Amino acid sequence: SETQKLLAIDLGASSGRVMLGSYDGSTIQVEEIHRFDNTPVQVQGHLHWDVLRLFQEIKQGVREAARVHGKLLSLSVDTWGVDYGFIDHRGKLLYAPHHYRDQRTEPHRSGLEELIPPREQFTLTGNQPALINTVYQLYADLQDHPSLAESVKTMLLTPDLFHYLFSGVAAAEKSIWSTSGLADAVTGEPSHEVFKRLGLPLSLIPGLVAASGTVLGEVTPAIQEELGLGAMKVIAGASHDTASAVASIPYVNKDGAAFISCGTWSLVGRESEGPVITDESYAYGFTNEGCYGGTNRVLKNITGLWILQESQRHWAASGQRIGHAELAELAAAAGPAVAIIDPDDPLFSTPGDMPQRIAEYCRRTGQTEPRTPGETARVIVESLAHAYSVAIDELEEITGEPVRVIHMVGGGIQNRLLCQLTADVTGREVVAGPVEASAIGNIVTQLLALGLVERADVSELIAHSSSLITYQPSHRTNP
Ligand code: LFR
Repeated sequence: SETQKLLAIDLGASSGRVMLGSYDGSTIQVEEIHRFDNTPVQVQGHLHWDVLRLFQEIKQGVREAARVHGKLLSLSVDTWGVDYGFIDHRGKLLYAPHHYRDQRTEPHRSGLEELIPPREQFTLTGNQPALINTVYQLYADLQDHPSLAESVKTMLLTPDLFHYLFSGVAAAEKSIWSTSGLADAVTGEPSHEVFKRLGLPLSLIPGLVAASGTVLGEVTPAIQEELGLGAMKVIAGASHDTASAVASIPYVNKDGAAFISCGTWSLVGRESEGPVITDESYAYGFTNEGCYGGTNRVLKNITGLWILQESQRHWAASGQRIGHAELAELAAAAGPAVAIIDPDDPLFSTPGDMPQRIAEYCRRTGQTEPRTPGETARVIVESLAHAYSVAIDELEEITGEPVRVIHMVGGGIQNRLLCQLTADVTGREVVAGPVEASAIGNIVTQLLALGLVERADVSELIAHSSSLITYQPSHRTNP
C-alpha cells in the first residue's frame, strides 16, 4: 500500500522539532525535518515563550517537509504542559505566553489556596498542586490584571494555541487540560467548579472540548498558500508531550509495568483505569493526568535533565562547550557519584548557575562537592536514578501492584548511564525506547484519528518499529 506521511510537531522546554512520520501499513518511521532551540525570553522582569518565533520555525519545517515529501495528510502539535496564551475578541494572541518558571505566581499562592485548599484541589482535579500549574498562573494573571477578564475571549493551552494558529479552530484538548489543575478529575472536562470557586470567568474556556485524537479542521488556505501545501488536516492528538510519550510505549505486559519519560522533566508513573486520589498518593506528591483513550496515568514529576542542560548552558557561557554525548562519557568515566542531590530541591528550579548550586547543596548537606563537569554530571545522573527508585517504590505502594519492568522513553535515554543506573538502583529490568517517544505517540494518535490503524494493533506496531534496549540490574557497590 501507499506510504502515508504526516507531521508530528513536538515542542519541549528546550527545543522543538518538526518530525515526519511515514506509515507503510506495517511500520512507522520518524525522521527529523527541522529542529530549533526554544529559548525563553526575559522581558521586563518576566519570563516568556517566544511563540511567534516558534510558529515561524514550525512553519519552516512544514514547508520543508512538503517540498521534499509532497503530500502530507495531517499535522499535530504536542508540547510541555501548563502554559497558555490569551486570545482577544479579534481572535489575536494578546501577548507572548508566560513560561511556567516565571515567578509571578508565588505572591498569589496563599490567596488561591484559601479558596481551594491544596488537598481539595487534588480531589477535584486529580492534579498535585504546584505553582507551575495553569490554575496558579491564571489566578495570578487575573488578580494582577482584572481587566483581562474583559479583553480576553478565550485561553488556549500551548498545543491548542498552535492548532488554532494553523486551523482557526479553538479547542480544549483533554490531555493537555488534564495537567492544568483546571480540569475535573473524573470527566476530564474543564472544571466549572474550579473556575467558579476562584472567580475565574467561565467564558475563558474554549467552546470545543476535544478528546485526544480529534480532527479539528484543515490548515487555513492562507497558510497552505504561504507554505506551498495541499489540503492538510489539523489533529488534536495526545497534545501533552507526556501523554504522547506514554502513547508510544510498547507494553509487553501493562500489569507489572511502569514508565519513566526522560526529558527536561522526568515523569515516573504507570497507567491506571481511573485517577488514584488518596491521602497516600497526595502525600507522596503524585499527580493524575489523562491518557489517549481516556485512561489515567498516575505519575510523579521529578526535575529531570533540566539540571544537566542548565549546567551545560553555564559551562558554555564560560567558554566550555560540552555536548550531551561527551558529557555522558565524562560522567561514566567519573566513577560513582561523590554526592547525591535532591533534584526537586527549590535551589534547582529556576535558571542559573547549576554547578555552583550543586556545590552549595553539597556543602549544606555535608557531602563532597563535585569539581569537574564529569563529576558534576555523574552526581546529577546518579541522583536522578535515586529519585526514580524512590518514586517507583511509592508507585507500587499507592497502586498496590508490583513494578517488574520499567519502560524508559524519550531523549534522555540516549544517556545509557542513566538507564543502567536506573536498573541498578531500582533493582528492576529497564526496557529503553523509543527515544522519539513523543513524536511517535503523536504520529500514532493521528493515525488512529484518521482511521488508518486500529487501537489493538498499536503496541505491536510500535515495538516492531523501534529498537529497544534492555538493561538488567547489576550488583554494584553504592557510593
Ligand atoms: C514534560 C512536561 C511535564 C510537565 C512539565 C511542565 O515536558 O510536559 O509533563 O509537567 O513538562 O509543563
